[in-house]
Amino acid sequence: MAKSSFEYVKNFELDDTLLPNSWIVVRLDGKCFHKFSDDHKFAKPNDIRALRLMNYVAFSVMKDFNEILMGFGQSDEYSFVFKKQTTLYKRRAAKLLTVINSKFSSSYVYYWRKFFADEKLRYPPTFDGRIVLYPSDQNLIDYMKWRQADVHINNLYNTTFWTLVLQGNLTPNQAEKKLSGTVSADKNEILFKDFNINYNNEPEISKRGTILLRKTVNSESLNKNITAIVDVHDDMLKDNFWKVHSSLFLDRP
Ligand code: DGT
Ligand code: MG
Ligand code: MG
Ligand code: MG
Ligand code: MG
Repeated sequence: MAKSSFEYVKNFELDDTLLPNSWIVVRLDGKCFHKFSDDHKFAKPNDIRALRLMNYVAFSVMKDFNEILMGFGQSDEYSFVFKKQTTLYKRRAAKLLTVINSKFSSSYVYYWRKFFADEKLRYPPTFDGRIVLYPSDQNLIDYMKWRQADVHINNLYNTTFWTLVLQGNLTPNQAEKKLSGTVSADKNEILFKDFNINYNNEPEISKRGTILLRKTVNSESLNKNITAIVDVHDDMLKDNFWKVHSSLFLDRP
């Protein structure tokens, strides 16, 4: 068929193929979730329903996209790591980012009621997204460590802050002042001495976020090996985690 005279506009589409042989990380983050969490009465500092919904949504994304090797979620964000050699959508950045974000966002709405039976979704949530490429395995490991260290810093702060406000009857302003300039040890001590809370006993999901991994397990009922997506709350800052999961890095060209 002859080309129409309009077809030249196709040439305005720019190539956005991602570099080969590098880790593709897609990170999504809820837009204005300080407000969204207030509007939907999220428990402070951690609402287990919200965390479980995020995990379930990420799980359903990974179920749909086999090329995603692992996921990591905390607060209102999720990171997805693709197989290093993936050729999904010919590694086109916009395709990858938009389909993942779209699937995630619509699933968040679709599964909302499963986790928030008593809380009506008041308006459609929005997630932003970005793609970052990491050339070396160590860069990827450090990325994951960075995100998990972030959970620890924020959660210790938030746990202490909300304990001071909700149990210590301080105003948010007073709590902020009390915590300004404190280090981790100080916060642990405030929690322990004044409120008899041992931070180490806080739920793993809040302290460490959630790692989603594919694991081959033997199904007795099916009498064969199947690949399952499992959620763990392991410490990625410890090198042992990366030793145990060294098979993540077997995907070579
Ligand atoms: P952004 O991402 O720049 O559009 O702005 P935000 O407001 O989404 O800020 P961000 O992503 O840095 O921080 C996440 C916010 O979500 C933070 O204000 C606390 C809130 N949030 C996330 N999970 C929970 C939860 O389980 N409970 C409560 N109360 N708040 C949560
Ligand atoms: Mg932000
Ligand atoms: Mg956000
Ligand atoms: Mg965030
Ligand atoms: Mg189409």
